Amino acid sequence: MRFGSVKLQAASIVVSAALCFGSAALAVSPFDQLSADEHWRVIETLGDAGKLDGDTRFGRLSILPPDKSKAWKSGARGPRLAEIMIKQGPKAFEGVVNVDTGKLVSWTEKEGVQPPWLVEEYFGRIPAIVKAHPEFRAALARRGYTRPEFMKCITLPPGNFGEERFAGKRIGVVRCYPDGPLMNTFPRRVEGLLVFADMNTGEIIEIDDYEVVPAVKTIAEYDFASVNEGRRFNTPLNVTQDEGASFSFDGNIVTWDKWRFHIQSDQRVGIVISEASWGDGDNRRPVLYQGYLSEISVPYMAPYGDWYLRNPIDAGEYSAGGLSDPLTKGVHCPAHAKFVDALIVTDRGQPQTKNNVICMFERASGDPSWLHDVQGRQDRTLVARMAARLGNYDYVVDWEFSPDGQIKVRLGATGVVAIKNSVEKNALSKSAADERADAYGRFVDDHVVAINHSHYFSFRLDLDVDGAKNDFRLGKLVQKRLPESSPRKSIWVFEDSVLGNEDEARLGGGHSKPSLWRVASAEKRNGVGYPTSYQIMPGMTAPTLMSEDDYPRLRTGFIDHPLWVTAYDAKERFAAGDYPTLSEPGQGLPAWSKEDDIAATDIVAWYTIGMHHVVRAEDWPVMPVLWHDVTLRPFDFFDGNPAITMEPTTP
Ligand SMILES: [Cu+2]
Repeated sequence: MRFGSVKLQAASIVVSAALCFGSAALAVSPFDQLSADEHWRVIETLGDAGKLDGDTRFGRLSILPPDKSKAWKSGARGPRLAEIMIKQGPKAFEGVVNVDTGKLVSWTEKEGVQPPWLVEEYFGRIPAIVKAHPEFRAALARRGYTRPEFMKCITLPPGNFGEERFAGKRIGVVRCYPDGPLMNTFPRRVEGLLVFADMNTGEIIEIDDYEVVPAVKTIAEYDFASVNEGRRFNTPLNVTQDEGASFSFDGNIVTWDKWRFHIQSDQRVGIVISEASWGDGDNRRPVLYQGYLSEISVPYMAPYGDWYLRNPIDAGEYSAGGLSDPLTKGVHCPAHAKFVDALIVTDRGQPQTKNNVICMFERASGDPSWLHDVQGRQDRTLVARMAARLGNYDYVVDWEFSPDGQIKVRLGATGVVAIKNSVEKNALSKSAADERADAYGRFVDDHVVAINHSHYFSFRLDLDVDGAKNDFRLGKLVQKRLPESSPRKSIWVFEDSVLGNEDEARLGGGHSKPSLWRVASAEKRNGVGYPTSYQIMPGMTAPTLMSEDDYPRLRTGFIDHPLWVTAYDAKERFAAGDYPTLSEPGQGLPAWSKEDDIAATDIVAWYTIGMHHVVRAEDWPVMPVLWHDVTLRPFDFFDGNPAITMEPTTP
């Protein structure tokens, strides 16, 4: 969730192309984000059509994904269309503009939904109103804060718990912390005090004062000057590519080894990989039509009045300002990385360049790609990376392409864990209360408890294995009893079947049910006669422990199953729905996954990386990156190991 310090980007308006490597490139692909020129053309069209006024705020202004019926074909693919999502006072509208002709194609009022949280809503007028409120000032004073003007306050959407009094309102909750010189302000947060406000009217609905926890004295800085103890390695370790990178760009189309794909950063979801294909002589074989992180959900597990409502749906709720943040060499990416910029829309509709939101680099891990005896090859991969800072947490997303045909999607969680201040000092403190201070978390510092929570990351994986006509194949490993005469009593056998409809294709895994998930061509077979396919190889998943009537679960139904397979529908793009801000239950995947046929047709897989987080001391004051992944692995796609033809490296 974005709280603590959301960055406000300076409104720098650019006139060059949206995304560029070195020089400004013209749109060469239908997937290319709008250029600044195109962006302004859309604004002009909306203005001419009378759709803009002083209250207009933009939740989205972006290229609409191209018509998939023309997938995998080069050349023109119809007009470039822009999609617009705006807030106008309490109303929400959606529109489509034909960028080429400057015509408004559609304009619809969306009832019963809330557009994404705006940048101006975090720190805008509501915190100022709250800080001036006598009741709030008195509550601060009870905690020893006598100068509200030196408090920083932030307003966030609290989710939705079906409470009648909030129905239909754009509700924000305000939390505060004292301003000051510290980098890690999280332990300084004012505990047990929050304010509900109506964002549209500015009305303060409720001030909740739960408990007075004295200001915590802990210093938990993590910059080098604060922690330097003279520790250093004996020698430097530098990775260099003196002859330059071995990947190249044509606009935003990347070619590396046998791989080719389009890459760009979307305001809402960050890195989007499109039309990833494998080169086989002159032929290009489709693998992944499109892949991206479609939604994030992080429900916290404490019942306190100011904690139960921490259940951000981060991508959909907090992508104003852009989900992916600028990356730097030496922190996010290695020295030999190359960077990609993005163009986002500001609250007020201007195009804004956000630099270096994707980095790309080749990685030599030192691991073998394959070996036998004295024969073998060192592995070398191509990484496309983004990082999103969402308040206290930072997430790193890697798309890693391999010469053996594999694409690994990696998710790294790092940053500062969310903490609650407590009157009790530590795990040895005697508690006078009914419940210990660490009943819903664990102490990480004096008077500081990190609250239990889970993280879910849903990846939309529109695989097109050798074309769009695919099957989903569920392979089960089942026990086979052998005849009495056999010295061996049982073995396992592999039983593979094509699933018929969406209803059958909501899958879990686990140690007790070994299975193989594959997206397979319904038409092509490999050299030994099997359908060509890509396996979706799961990593960490986290079965939800929230009850079926719990709102944070109902609003993010995608977490109910690690894998969903749906029939392709251009409108189904974000796992918790288009409008997760303050959303009603049932949006997204649960609404879409019904009875549609998924055999021998265009299908989309939705895979969720999940982790429950019981915080340990080592996660404080900043957490070592915890990586989890899901791998797209060729399975009978080739006729043998495609990496054996790699040239040996000379040490
Ligand atoms: Cu965590």
